[in-house]
Amino acid sequence: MSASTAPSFDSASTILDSFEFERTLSEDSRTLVVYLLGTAIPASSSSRVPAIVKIEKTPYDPEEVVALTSPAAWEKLEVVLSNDIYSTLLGWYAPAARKSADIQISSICPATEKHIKKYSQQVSRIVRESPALFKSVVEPYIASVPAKSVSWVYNILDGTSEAENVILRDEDPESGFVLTPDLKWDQKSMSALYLQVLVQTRKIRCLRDLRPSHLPLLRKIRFDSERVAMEKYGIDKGELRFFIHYHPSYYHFHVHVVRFAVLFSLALPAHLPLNQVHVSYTGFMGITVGQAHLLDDVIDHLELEASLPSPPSQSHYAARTLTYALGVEHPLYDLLKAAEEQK
Ligand code: G7M
Repeated sequence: MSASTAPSFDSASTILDSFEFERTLSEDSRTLVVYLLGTAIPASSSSRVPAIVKIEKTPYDPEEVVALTSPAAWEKLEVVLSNDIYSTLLGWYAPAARKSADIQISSICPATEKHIKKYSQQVSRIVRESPALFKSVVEPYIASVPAKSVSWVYNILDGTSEAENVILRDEDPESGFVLTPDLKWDQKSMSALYLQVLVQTRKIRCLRDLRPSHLPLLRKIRFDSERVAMEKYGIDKGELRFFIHYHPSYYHFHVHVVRFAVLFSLALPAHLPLNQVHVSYTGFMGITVGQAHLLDDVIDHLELEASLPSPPSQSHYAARTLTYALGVEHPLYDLLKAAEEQK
């Protein structure tokens, strides 16, 4: 698409310029993320509309962690406690002590009621979704989701948005996909590497639709993405975790690719033993049991099914009861609850 016809989208800085805070939707003190609700004036409009701003602290770059232990890194230190061999301080960085950005800011504007609910603090409940419940409740729900919710996916697939970031583009309509950095990744912190695979075909809505006929697509995603990520980011085989969310937040099949665990080995001075600096980014939201299905396991299930002497009456992912936790503000929650109560 030529530059003159390409749509332009508001950057988070345009939104911040006019942002008026209303309330905090949620805050996670472990992942250091806060979601704020307010209003802002997008460039294309003259009136205020709902906007969500997400602010999160960035991870440390392996090259900067050593410098951050030097006294020059701190403008101020305050003792929280000291007891025997244990001590905790609060520290304020000296200006320019960190090479990396301090925070990452993302925005959604205009934010819909669905976005506001999604990012609001809420409890979750375990749902056991049988094939019958999928047919009677979930499938109609998926059909009712406005097509607009996946515009951003089509923008990436047709090169209208994020084209400069795309890492791998395979145009095959059945077995092709685009590998691109996830919105959540700052594209700098290698320890927090997070990629998305968006498939070209529009026929697969989610995990439930996967069949043995999709094996060529799934294997290609698994192996080509790993190869390209290894070449581009210099990571080793086995460092990437490929997984699929059920439920996803949008129904165009996609696969998450995150770095599994990182040893800060490359940039470290020899005097620091490796076991002191081992970090593992394994505990963030969205990688939880129930919601995340490992792509390797999905491929294995479908390969087993394909190896049966005759095809089963229902394919594995159509026949299974899937168990997951669902936030009570999720639009599906009330629908599933009502269906259960009618039984
Ligand atoms: O939970 P689910 O499987 O639906 O995850 C969707 C993923 O898509 C999340 O990891 C989001 O961060 C990512 N994502 C969402 N949007 C709106 C965008 C976007 O506009 N660009 C990119 N690159 N990733 C996105």
